[in-house]
Amino acid sequence: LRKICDHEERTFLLIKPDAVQRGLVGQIIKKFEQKGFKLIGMKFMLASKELVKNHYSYLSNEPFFPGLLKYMSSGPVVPMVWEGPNVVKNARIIIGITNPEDCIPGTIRGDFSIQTGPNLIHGADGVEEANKEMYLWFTQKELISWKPAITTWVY
Ligand code: RTP
Repeated sequence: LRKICDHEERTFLLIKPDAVQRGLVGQIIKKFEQKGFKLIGMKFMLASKELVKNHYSYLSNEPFFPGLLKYMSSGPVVPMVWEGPNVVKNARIIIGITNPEDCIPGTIRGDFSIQTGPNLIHGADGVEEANKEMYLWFTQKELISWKPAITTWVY
């Protein structure tokens, strides 16, 4: 059994507009809850093109960038911060790789998507990126550190 640490790893996840449109928000959140990760921050919002531009700045020279901005600002999204051991890497595994055609069943993209563009959810690529991204989408006050009330043997 592992002890609960005060400073557990955190990741930034973003449920994209296609997942909201398709009514998959609950199913996606469930994956991270049932795994045992802890929800630290979440909101429902429209992302401006400016915010999406900042978030995906490393892709600004890609031919699909204008389409990506349009898609990501086309409807509400659900930014979230989750906490737990190796949550950055684990969340990427739960999400599945970028191209859904090569995604194994059981992953979010493997089960629910067939295209590279609208692929339901973003997950930060590393601890540093996660930290940068969470403060692009959230203020410090919007992230809640909390401890389980009774059990100490589940995270
Ligand atoms: P994400 O950042 O959203 O978790 O996705 P990722 O790491 O798996 O993939 P990345 O290469 O960072 O691409 C970011 C998002 O851009 C869109 N995309 N479209 N049309 C295309 O060829 C193409 N390639 C990427 C996807 O929405 C992808 O998730």
